[in-house]
Amino acid sequence: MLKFKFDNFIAFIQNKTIKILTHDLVDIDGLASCVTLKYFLTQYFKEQEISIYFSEFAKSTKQYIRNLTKKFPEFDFSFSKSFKASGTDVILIVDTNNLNQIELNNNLDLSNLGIPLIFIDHHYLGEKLEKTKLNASNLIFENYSSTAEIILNLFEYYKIPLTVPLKILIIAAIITDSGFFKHGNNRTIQNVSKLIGEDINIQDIFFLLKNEIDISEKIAKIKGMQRVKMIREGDFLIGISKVSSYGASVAMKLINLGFDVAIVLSKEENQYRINTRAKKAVCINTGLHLGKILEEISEKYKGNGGGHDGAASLTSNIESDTIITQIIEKIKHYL
Ligand SMILES: [Mn+2]
Repeated sequence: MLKFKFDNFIAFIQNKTIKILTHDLVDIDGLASCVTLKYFLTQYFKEQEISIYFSEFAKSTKQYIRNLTKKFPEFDFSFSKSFKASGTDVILIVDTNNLNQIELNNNLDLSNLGIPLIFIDHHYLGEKLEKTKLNASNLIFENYSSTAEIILNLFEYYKIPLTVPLKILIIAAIITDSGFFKHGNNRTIQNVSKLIGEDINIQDIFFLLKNEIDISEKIAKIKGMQRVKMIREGDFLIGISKVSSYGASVAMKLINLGFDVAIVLSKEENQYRINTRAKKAVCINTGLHLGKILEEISEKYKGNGGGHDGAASLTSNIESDTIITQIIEKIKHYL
């Protein structure tokens, strides 16, 4: 099945000029997936033109690139900061299932370019793809902890050897996207185990991932904890808070503090963002899927929402209290 999908994908993009794109505020999985995919395709096709376009990196990704470049000064991180549609035959959209998460320098609408889009991703998909012309060559596997593992499978199936920095990139993507294995499954660990050998020390990877936390993030976390409201539903605790930024890290902190589900509102320039998190065990035991809930709600309010069972977000222009009340109601159905 996997082999069939991969062969289909390879056949579709053969002899085409390929652009690789990912979501804005590129995280380590986005970075690793694009860079390793480009390497794979360059090795496999030899003579095809393949390039990566990145918009803005997340802070932690920038730090990680600096660390990795110090260790491997020769490593090729080349990418383009300006996206040109002309001459492109196919666009590979990596670690993203929503075109709205892609920031193009010239405000192009990807769905109207007449260029085929192929999604390579591990996020919950919902019905979104139907609107963007479902392509049989998509590689979407929701049960993977990271997109980088899908790319790793490509290397394995077509027997292309990985270099040490590429292995390190994939391991780092798996570790960060699985929340240091917390959201992972057996395959997550098996994949890391396959990649680790005498040439790679896991402690070196942890060291590369070390990230100085900014004072503004620390303040957001502390304020988020001060403002939290608690709702008890049976034996479950839901925490609701508000911060001006770092909503995702604040939601994570609430879970670490002991909440089963966390909902954090932050107001961005001209819209609201709601970040939600839930404990993995709660999702498994109750069937709670925050990504599905936020997608449903976002459709009703013309917002953008989705994600995983235990981590999802929503952006919208609508008054947020109404939306939060509805999210809580829907969550309570499961608890
Ligand atoms: Mn990812």
